[in-house]
Amino acid sequence: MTQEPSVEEARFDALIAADSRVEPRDWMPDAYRRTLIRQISQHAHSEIIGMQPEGNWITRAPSLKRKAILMAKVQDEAGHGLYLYSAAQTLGITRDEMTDQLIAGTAKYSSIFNYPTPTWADMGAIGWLVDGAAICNQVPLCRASYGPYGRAMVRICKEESFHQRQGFEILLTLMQGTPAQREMAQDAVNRWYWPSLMMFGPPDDQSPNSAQSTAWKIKRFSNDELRQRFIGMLVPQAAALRIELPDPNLRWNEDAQRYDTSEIDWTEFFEVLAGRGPMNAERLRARREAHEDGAWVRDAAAEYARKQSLRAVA
Ligand code: FAQ
Repeated sequence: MTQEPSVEEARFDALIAADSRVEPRDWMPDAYRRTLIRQISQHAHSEIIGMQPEGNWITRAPSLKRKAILMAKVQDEAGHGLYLYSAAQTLGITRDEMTDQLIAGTAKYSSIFNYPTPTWADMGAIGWLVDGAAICNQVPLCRASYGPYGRAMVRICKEESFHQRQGFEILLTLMQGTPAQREMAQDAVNRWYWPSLMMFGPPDDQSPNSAQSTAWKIKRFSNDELRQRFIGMLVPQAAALRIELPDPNLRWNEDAQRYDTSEIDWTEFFEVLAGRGPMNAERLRARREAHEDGAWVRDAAAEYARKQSLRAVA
């Protein structure tokens, strides 16, 4: 026998059906809350860990202008992490809990940030491909049913779109340079292309969370749909750059109205998720070290806040 939904459940269902926003004060099913905490905290961790591959090049950027732009971009990623941690906190998890999960290595973050950045062209490839994939995935999240998440995504997407253009411009400059610079740009795209396709998550038939997240209007498109949309965006841009996308089987299929591609190496994806990617251990080591090094800042801030509250009482 199916149970009648409670008044609260019926109100929640009506909000979702009407495409309205669920706000922190509203009743929501525990599983909806848990799903949002999972996705938003993973997203926040991705932004924070995502500062490392590019942070690697701040001291070695080829000009003062490039250094200033890269520093601003990396600071934007920190800001995105903070908006997202704040959005997750409205669901009842604390910032300390999320940080502890990241430091302990029990939290997921995007697979893409476990790859190395050996050349300057990697800054171009990250901007063009990684931020490009992030935009494709995140523009629909601006309409996510949970208000604080959707609103955070609006500003994040504006900034990501600037990031994508700066990456494209780095690659364009290299592609108009010497043969060695063109080769460096092509090599970076060869290394980042497939991992950027993996950012959208496993294929739809292996995506355990998609059905429920779509029913709750957190997700608006499937992993494979967004991956296709991303490829469609890249093809004309790669032609403008005169850069090759490293897939000999990539072609438009008129009948199916989609791009045919080679098979993605999902074994590599699941290896990275299991902590065995090229840079997983290094990313966590650097994050832990930064956390420990920052302990005195947190202590000083807490002490300052304590003194201010005493002053307010007096
Ligand atoms: N990496 O059932 P699904 C950025 C996990 S931000 C690692 O399909 P879902 C900005 C997934 O969590 C990039 N894990 O899951 C930037 C789940 O595990 P769980 C981050 C992945 O949630 C640029 C399991 O696999 N963006 O780039 C990945 O429905 C440049 C099964 O998967 C976001 O987080 C992966 N790629 O769909 C920063 C966007 N894919 O939790 C610096 C928000 C899947 O059950 C520099 N998130 N998994 O143990 C989303 O849209 C979704 O969470 C998906 C996954 C689409 C990523």
